[in-house]
Amino acid sequence: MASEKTACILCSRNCGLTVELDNGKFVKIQGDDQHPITKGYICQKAARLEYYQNHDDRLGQPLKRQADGSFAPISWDLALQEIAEKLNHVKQSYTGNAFAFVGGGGQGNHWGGMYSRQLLSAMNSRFIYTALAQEKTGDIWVNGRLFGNQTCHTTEDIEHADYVLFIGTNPFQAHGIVNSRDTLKALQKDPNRTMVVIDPRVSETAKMADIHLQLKPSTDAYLMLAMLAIIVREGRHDKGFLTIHCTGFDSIEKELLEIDIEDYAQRADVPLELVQKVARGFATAKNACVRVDLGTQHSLHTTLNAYLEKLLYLVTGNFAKKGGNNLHTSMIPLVSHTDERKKGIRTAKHKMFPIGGLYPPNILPDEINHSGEDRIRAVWVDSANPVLTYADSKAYTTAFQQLDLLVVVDVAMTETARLAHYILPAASQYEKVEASGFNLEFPENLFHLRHPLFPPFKEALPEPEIYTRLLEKMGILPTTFPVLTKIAALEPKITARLGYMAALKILFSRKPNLQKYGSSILYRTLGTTLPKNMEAAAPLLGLTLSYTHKYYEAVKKVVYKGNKRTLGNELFNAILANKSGVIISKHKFEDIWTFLKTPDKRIHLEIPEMISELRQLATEDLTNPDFPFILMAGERRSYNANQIYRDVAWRKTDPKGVMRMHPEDAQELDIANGDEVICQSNIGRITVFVEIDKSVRRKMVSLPNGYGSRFRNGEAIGPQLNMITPSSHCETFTKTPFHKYLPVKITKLIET
Ligand SMILES: Nc1nc2c(c(=O)[nH]1)N[C@H]1C(S)=C(S)[C@@H](COP(=O)(O)OP(=O)(O)OC[C@H]3O[C@@H](n4cnc5c(=O)[nH]c(N)nc54)[C@H](O)[C@@H]3O)O[C@H]1N2
Ligand SMILES: Nc1nc2c(c(=O)[nH]1)N[C@H]1C(S)=C(S)[C@@H](COP(=O)(O)OP(=O)(O)OC[C@H]3O[C@@H](n4cnc5c(=O)[nH]c(N)nc54)[C@H](O)[C@@H]3O)O[C@H]1N2
Ligand code: SF4
Ligand SMILES: [Mo]
Repeated sequence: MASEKTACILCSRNCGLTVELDNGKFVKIQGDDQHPITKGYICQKAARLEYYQNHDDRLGQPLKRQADGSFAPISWDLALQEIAEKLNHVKQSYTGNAFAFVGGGGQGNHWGGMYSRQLLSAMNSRFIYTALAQEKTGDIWVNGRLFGNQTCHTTEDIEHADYVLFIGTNPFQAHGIVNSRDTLKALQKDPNRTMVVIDPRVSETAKMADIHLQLKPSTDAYLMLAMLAIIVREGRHDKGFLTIHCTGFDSIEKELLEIDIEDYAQRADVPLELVQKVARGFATAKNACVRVDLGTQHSLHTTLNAYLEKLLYLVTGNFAKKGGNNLHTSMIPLVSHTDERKKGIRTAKHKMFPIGGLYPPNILPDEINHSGEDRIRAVWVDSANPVLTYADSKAYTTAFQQLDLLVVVDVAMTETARLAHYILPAASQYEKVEASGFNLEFPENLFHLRHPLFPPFKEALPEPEIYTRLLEKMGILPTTFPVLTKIAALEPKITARLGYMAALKILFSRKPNLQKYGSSILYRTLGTTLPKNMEAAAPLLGLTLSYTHKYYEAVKKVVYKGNKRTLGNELFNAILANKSGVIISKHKFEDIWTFLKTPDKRIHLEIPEMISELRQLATEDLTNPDFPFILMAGERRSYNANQIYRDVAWRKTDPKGVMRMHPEDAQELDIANGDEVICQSNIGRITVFVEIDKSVRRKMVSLPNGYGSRFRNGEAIGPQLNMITPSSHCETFTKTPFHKYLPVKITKLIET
């Protein structure tokens, strides 16, 4: 039995794991005490990772759709040859804009993205549609305006905060913060620290809170504005911080002074005294921070919510300090910066611009169905299951059936794969070099490069190999780079690979076009000098070089050897050698001001688009008598983890994915615990089982995320939420779906 180090791939925390393996299986899974951040912490979901690694839906060979709709095995060579020809045809006949890439990494597998992004370059396309662009683009856009660049992302130092606002997030179940349950317990136990939860449900986190504001769904903007108005009216804002670091506070102040605090608290249905108490407590705390997630992002006013949440910590000066909200560094860039005013970046049908470089999944079916010549004709899906996970499953299914080419790269036979022309089997995240880009820590940041634990399942291949071979077949990349390979092999580690890097630089200056394919070139050349099965780690060298170049002093604090030319290579070696992950930088709080990207290094508080939006709130009316309930379509519970587990046997509780409903609502509709009901939106209906539960507000019901997969091609088990979420039910500006605010009608299912 072998003991190995790896990480959990089920949520953005990627907790370090110590695992015991036997005969291709996980036999024991525990927290890894050596992991520098998680230090042995895990939750119950990781213990059952064997259900991800080995199950009956794993894909073991490339498959091609036949004329009769069935799938037949095809060799890798032929599959990639045929796909390469089809892609080249699309590119030549209709320009690269006819191609879209979907997905590119889930909760733990971003390393493949280093390679798959090259395919977009090869296709001359900029259309990448990802899950991030159905939740976080409002936040990303606001960051761009406040901090000068959409890559500026903030994190929250909850462990050191005296006052924490959790708005629209349930970290007890969903995690998203460091060692969540331990962190929450420490906060709860300390009488000098205050934990506030803003959530329409008495969530597991709300149960632990000092104060719970159980607002009406989607009224966060009112509540946050009321809080901000109280702070400013009572003069509790941080005038020193605002003067030194921010511009535009005057216009914000003017708006806030106009707010009818009492009316806004009432709209949120929260007692005014409680709103005042929280506003005052937050503003006067020594260190305070805010943590948000889908409760504010998948609900109405998503972008405005992001703005107001950030104003809370900025106006009170809880930024760039211990226990506050802070900008941080990152190793793998998950988003880029895109200015929506730039020409030539909009989609054909919706004229939608990217945010953070990403396009929103809610518009993709329309971009495919579009009648214009400039429609999307070929789609490549990698590590995503859009037919189940993106809004409007029927729209996705119909649109994908129209495509000239649909290729799916996945570890499992998914609902999306079943529609593909070609299915390419990927090695699982425990069968290849992997890493996630969720290293969002400050002041100490971490990077964890995971080593393969098992050989690939049957004929499955790691994404680095799939994409590199495809680029070679497309004629984009030469199959060999003899000079580079030779220099790489000549160089022992002590020369810091300086010769190799110089040769690479020369190659790129001679052939600038090849720079876009740097990952595959490093893989094919430098990779040959790395330990067996670690070849695909080669592009890490590019990342460590650029990271050390940007944050030299902070890296030097943790990787002691090395000067400006060699430190990047030292960091590369340190990451490669340490299977539990390594701290890559130790920053000072002052560094945060250097991460700001505004030309004047000040925070630009005034965002005209947001100010005009907040003015419209006063007249909003949301009553909808036809659909009297608000469905929270996607609650995180003990046994769901997006679509990562397909075998329902992994769920220890809640196998059916019940709908929570308030006892008084159930009584009114004559519904008993366990009854089957119809949940109907304006585009469709699903049947679900009710669990009577007073944790939800009245007229609100809640269903879990991540159910409804058809394991072994059988019946869907649990709610297929996106059968009832219309593509158009989203914010006009970002196209972020309102999954937390779906008006529905509930009726008891009468057996006939
Ligand atoms: N167990 C588990 N953990 C997961 C996942 C999973 O599938 N399962 N998925 C991962 C992913 S991809 C993500 S993005 C995160 C999401 O993590 P979270 O956003 O924390 O999880 P959710 O349960 O979707 O929503 C959080 C809370 O928002 C509340 N809420 C609903 N409507 C509103 C509203 O209008 N206002 C406010 N203030 N709150 C509201 C809900 O009651 C819920 O308690 O979780 C990650 N972690
Ligand atoms: N109604 C509703 N819809 C939602 C949500 C909601 O709350 N409500 N939540 C949304 C959110 S926040 C998110 S993040 C998305 C998540 O939606 P997706 O990103 O589509 O789903 P994931 O479950 O993360 O992963 C998708 C696929 O990755 C595959 N996979 C796993 N490992 C690998 C690998 O190593 N290589 C490859 N190539 N594939 C792999 C899995 O088999 C799975 O099919 O869902 C969204 N959809
Ligand atoms: S699901 Fe998230 S919190 Fe739980 S063990 Fe995995 S990474 Fe850690
Ligand atoms: Mo997510």
